[in-house]
Amino acid sequence: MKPTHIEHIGIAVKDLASAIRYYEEVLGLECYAVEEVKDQRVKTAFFMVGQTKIELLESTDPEGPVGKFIEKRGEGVHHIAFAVEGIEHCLEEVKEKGVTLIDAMPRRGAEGLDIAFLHPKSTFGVLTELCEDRKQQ
Ligand code: CMX
Repeated sequence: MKPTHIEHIGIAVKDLASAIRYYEEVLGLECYAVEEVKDQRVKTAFFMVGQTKIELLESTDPEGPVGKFIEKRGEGVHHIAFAVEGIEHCLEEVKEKGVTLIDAMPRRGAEGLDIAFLHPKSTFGVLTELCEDRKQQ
């Protein structure tokens, strides 16, 4: 597999509204979408920087993945998402190479992308997401 680019960087924040203000007023980026992903128990906000997005993540449930992350490790970089082509095949390949999958099959994530996570314990401490945009196909 060969990722085409970094699709987004996920950043866990306690308060989405104040984090949006920082990205807009200090960094001068524009928040172009806010979306709740119920399945993941998060509310997200997106900013475009070149061909990469910043995805802010506010937890909607203390027991959800971002709620637990903030409780344990505080706010900060939560995951890196690589854009790939043929996500099912990529998952098979990384599994064969000994990486632990969180998602054996892709599921629907924010912005309608097909996404799957690799476990941070087998990716040198970085929660890694593979994602594919098949909306145009
Ligand atoms: N990055 C690096 N390490 C992480 C991590 C992260 N984002 N989240 C958890 N960990 C580490 C913890 O620190 C902990 O390490 P130690 O055992 O050394 O303390 C270990 O993983 C287990 O953590 P946990 O709090 O017990 O959490 P779980 O095992 O229940 O879940 C994980 C961890 C990664 C499997 C879970 O968070 C998950 O399935 N994540 C994928 C889904 C997700 O993150 N969704 C939110 C984003 C959705 C979106 O982008 O739309």
